[in-house]
Amino acid sequence: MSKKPKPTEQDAKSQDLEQNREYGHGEFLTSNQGVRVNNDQNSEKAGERGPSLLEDFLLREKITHFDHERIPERVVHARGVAAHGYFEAYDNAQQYSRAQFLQPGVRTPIFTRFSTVAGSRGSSDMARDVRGFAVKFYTQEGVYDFVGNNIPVFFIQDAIKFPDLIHAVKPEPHNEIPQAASAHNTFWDFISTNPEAMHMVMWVMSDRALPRSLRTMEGFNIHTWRLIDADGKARFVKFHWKPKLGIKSVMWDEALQISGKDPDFHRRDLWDNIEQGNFPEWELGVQVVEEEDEFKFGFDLLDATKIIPEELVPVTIIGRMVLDRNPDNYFAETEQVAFHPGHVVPGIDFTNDPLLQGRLFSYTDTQLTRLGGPNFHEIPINRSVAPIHNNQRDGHMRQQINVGKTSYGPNYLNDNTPKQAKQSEGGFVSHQERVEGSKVRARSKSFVDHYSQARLFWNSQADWEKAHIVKALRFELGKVEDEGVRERMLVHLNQVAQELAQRVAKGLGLEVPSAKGMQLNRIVGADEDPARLQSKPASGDEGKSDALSIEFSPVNAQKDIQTKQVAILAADGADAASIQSLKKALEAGGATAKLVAPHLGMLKVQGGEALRIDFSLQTTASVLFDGVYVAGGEPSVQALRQQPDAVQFVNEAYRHCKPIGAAPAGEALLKAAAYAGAEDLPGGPGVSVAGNTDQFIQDLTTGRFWQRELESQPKV
Ligand code: HDD
Repeated sequence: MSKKPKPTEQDAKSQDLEQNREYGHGEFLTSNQGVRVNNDQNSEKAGERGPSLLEDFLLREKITHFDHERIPERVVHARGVAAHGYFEAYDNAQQYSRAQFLQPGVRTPIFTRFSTVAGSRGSSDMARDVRGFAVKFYTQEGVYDFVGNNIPVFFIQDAIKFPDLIHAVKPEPHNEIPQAASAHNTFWDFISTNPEAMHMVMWVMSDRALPRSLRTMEGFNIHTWRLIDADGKARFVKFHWKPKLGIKSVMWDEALQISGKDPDFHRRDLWDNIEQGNFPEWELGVQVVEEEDEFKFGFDLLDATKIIPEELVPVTIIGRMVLDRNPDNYFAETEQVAFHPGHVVPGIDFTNDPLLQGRLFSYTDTQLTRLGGPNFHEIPINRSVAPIHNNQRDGHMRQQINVGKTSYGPNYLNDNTPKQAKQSEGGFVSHQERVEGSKVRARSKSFVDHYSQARLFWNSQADWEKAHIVKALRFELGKVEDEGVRERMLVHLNQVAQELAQRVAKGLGLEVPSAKGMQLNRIVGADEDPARLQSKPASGDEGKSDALSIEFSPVNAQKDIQTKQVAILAADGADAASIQSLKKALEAGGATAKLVAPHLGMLKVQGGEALRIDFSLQTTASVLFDGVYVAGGEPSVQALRQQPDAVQFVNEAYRHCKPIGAAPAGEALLKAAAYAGAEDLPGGPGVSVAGNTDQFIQDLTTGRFWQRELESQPKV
């Protein structure tokens, strides 16, 4: 509805956007020149059955505009979704940074865009992929962009390799296959010749690459940055976003199915939750390293393929972000928003990470093509709320009308304004770092350890997480057509952990080959023995880090059922009481229950008024829910047993290790859903029967019952 909303509390950015919002409700239709249109359904013709006339300016304008509606999609991160919100600083960030938005209690409007990386704009949300996590802070000192991902490391160490990485992962150029998938020859060919990618590959093969929701993933700014305090002292920093709802992911089999059932799964989830007032929230954390400690780790802080284990440097929480408003218009806001890691404000500065250095060039450059020229900062969603005054002029689609005859500085005619600001007046002064060296095109030796942190990641995973990584690699490498590429990957995996390589090899029907004679590292060149490319562990490194595991992460310490979705399966004749008492209990804990039945419309129930059905069995599936409950009532359960879709619903929920509950009569459907490997249905952990709703809710709080997968399926 395009009706003007009631004035609500609007932050500075929302007020700024108001000048560009257009509400057509109740207005006359006009041309782009403001002329009221009398007939928009017929073109002007020479006679009713004659040719259309060139003079029909309304026809021409409408079609011309339509012909030019599309702009190039982002070369990476094309598929995305975004929301407005705010960032609020706690009272402890000022000790590290002078940035105005990090001072105690300051609230800053933000716009956050999440994305997948490899797929086109129309691809599925559920591809196995890294998720982009980009936040635009509209601070009083200008725009600050956090342009990160949901994985704390990157595939490559130097930006010059980015086009190669992306060419390898994108659909292959001869036939443009496959879409939004890394499971193909060229991607794994690239990885197998670039061992620096091994750490990131471990993350991407884990369930981190399959978030249950964008609301349940972490965010990282990857590179080491600098924070500068009020005295000008610089410290190294890594940024983390920690989701209030914890880290949650789905299984690969679910992801595949969701891609068909609801390719907009993540978008819809974010949109619906914000509309319902379930505002997603993250806390911002920092790992701070004093400059004098730069070399105390066994890895290089400038190497974007490395994390700082949280056991070595704990994360200090310094603020929170809440997303509380959906955009008004997808194209105007989510598509036209332009992020740039080089958009910094006083108090934040760069390091010499060679990946970051190259990014500082790429992001403005890409907008010139994507958004059509140098004035993209004037597009409302990109516009700073801090005033802009400078001598830059003209260019395509210039909006600002610069008044006066001077467009240069210094000048005499305009009192030498706009004038430079001293640091005390808010002027940005770059951190002074002493740099010396010869010009070289080389990689630092401190960057050559490619396996230690991949192994740290593997060693930190729970058994079920390891099984998922093995399965993912079997799937991905199984799709690779070239056996040589598979073998090379096995050699790399063997450097990470022999157990990992053996388990993957088994699925591929291969032996782990010897590394001898294989040109594994095309970058380091002569030094081809991967065993030599290792660093000593940093002091305090225990070879394991809980924060790397979904199972053990401290972010998941708090468990509840907030915003979880439960499907209640029922057919006509269901017992009203069993449905309503569960619904009430779920809603009290902040979860949602949806009634799923063989048909849409109203459900006839015993002991109450007919209930509105949310989904028919044809329009939904258990993969879209966090838990499944079978309502009571003999006739309902008998009818469901006849429905293969209902049996499959339970069957899949079991296979995906989700909580399943049933009212007493509902157990019959659970029995019907048992399959080889699921003999304990209707029993076993995470399966509550006899209408024990308290147990069902407890199980929903736990989330998943991975033992089921480990015990009921052949070991991988
Ligand atoms: Fe990038 C977009 C994150 C390395 C070049 N990148 C883009 C977006 C995110 C990231 C979240 C989407 C922003 C949005 O929602 O509009 N990129 C990263 C991270 C990286 C990274 C976390 C490594 C730490 N990127 C990277 C390199 C280069 C680029 C090394 C080039 C040398 N990235 C781009 C780009 C994009 C982009 C081509 C495409 C669309 C855009 O910038 O605006 O410039």
